[in-house]
Amino acid sequence: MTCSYVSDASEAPQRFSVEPEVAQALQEGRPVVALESALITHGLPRPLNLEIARELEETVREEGAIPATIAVLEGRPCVGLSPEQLERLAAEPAPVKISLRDLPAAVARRATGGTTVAATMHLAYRAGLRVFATGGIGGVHRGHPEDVSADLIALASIPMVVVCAGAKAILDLPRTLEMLETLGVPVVGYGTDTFPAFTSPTSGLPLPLRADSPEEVAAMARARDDLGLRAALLVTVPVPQEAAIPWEEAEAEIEAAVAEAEREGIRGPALTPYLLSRLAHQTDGRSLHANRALLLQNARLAARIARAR
Ligand code: PSU
Ligand code: MN
Repeated sequence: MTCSYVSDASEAPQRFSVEPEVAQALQEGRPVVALESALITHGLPRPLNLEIARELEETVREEGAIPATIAVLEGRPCVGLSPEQLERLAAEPAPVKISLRDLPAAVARRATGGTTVAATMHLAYRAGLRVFATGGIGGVHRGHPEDVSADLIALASIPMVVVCAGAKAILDLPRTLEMLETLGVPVVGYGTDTFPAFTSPTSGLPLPLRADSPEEVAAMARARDDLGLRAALLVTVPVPQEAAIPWEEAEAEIEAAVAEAEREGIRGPALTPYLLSRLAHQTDGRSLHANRALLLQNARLAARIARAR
């Protein structure tokens, strides 16, 4: 896999709209945390999507950082949304799922949509943000090793700190981890020695790196910058125990959802949203409860890391 994709922050973002509060925080060097929006438009059902989007922003504030939810509204990349914009995005009848390859067309055609981890990282980095919180990153799909999320390419080439609960459990986790290694992305277990599996605390796959404080993560990010390396630092945090779904149980549900998607012929960008909603249905909402808990926890940690940087 080649990684020609490079994000250059030195080019002044011309057509960006940066929320005034975010712009001011950046100017004053205060901590800012980027949040993605594909999970609002495609990952979570309404009205829970808006509720969680708001909670994520509040959580970042509680920890003394400024939240910047990133999306494309009528063709304009927005870094930070007003409460009204957030509300409109969450209620948008036919939002576009915008990954890296979709950004040019989305802007040119004045589309409105949620940005994936990859597209969010690109816009966030260009606006000067360095810390980002999400749920589970994309990766290599089960049974479809040719379907590799652009999230991995973004992680390989955009030097941010990305806080997540591992890769989404619907993916081929061993292959995803291998790919991250190939791409030179350090994967750090936060308070754990194994790779978390989104709604389950562990996949059982060992991780070579561990950190137990925001300061340790910040020190690694500074070292990465000093070394001139371009890959993101991927901080993976296990879902809180009280909301977790045991891995064996999750595995069985995922196998069923993946088989169902196969039967229905669902592929490409539609696959991840399909699997997530199918799982929510199968688990009677427990996967949603876990998704919310892990998102909030990740936002909290990201804010602490942003403060420690
Ligand atoms: N994490 C969640 N819910 C989501 C996603 C992540 O808890 O909906 C989204 C992210 O935006 C991620 C995307 O970038 O799914 C990956 O999609 P794909 O596999 O098509 O690249
Ligand atoms: Mn894909």
